[in-house]
Amino acid sequence: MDRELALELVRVTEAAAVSSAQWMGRGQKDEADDAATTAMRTMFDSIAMEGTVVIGEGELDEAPMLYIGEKLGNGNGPEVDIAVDPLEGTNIVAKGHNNAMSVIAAADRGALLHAPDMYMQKIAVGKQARGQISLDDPIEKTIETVAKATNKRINDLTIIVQERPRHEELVERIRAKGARVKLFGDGDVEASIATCLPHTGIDLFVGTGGAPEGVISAAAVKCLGGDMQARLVPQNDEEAQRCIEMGLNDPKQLLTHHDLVSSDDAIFAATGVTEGELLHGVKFLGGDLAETDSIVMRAKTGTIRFIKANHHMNNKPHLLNND
Ligand code: VTB
Repeated sequence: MDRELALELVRVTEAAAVSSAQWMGRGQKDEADDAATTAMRTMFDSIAMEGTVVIGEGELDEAPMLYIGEKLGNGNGPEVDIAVDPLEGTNIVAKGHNNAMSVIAAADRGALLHAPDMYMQKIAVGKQARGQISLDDPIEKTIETVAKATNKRINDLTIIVQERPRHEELVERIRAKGARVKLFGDGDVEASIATCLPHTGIDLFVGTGGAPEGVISAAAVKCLGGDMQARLVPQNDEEAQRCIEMGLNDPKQLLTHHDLVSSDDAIFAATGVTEGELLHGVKFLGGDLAETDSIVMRAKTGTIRFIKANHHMNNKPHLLNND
């Protein structure tokens, strides 16, 4: 992959964010998602690459755009796997809550796990605890490991968990061990990334969320030098069969960070849609100006860029979708 690709990809997430932010607070999550997907698809055409969607909006028969297997880019560039979540947090945008983002991960062809859309158990930590965690460890042991690695008292650790009934027992065990829990409503890509950024104060992410989001998070965590592991959680025989079809003979096998993203080079780009801890949301500044806040990073070099941009929406008709 060449380094220009990173900056090209952030232009794609910017477009998707500006488009979907126009749906904030309108209670229409599908429209917000469609706006993000359409803008993203339009922008991809201009990029010099031979991209293949490996994680997208669904299979060809159920998603008209950004379906798994779709070819992206103008064909004059590196062969890459692309994972997209045009709007990570459709419900967040519909309700006007925090932390919705538009996200893309890219890696060398064949390097991203082709995760089906099902649940995935995940764990993520920042670089201090890299190489020391295991999803097979009981949560109590993981907490001790992270406390030691970060040189913090267990009482001072912050563990981020998605607020869902499926996590009630997990949360009780974390509290019983003495650590602090930060519950969030939606958007576990942001939660995974937070473990790698010391200013967030988040030390550990655990819980079960979407598998596509898991692979995208793993690319981001790789760029930030952290560690992640996962395990698919098929809910029925059909889902277990899908895992086998994608080459996992044991659908419940532990997936290491390398299994999730196998190349040393990966790119992650995200633009905030609504206000968040990692990124500001899109701001409409008056006239036709929209301001975006993005992060783009590359695992190979470890460079992290925060990019603030002002866009004239009248010059980009595909960004204006809410007339
Ligand atoms: C997960 C998580 C996502 O939606 O997919 C979640 O990975 C869905 O969980 O980040 P439920 O089925 O319990 O609602 C997000 O939070 C947002 O897309």
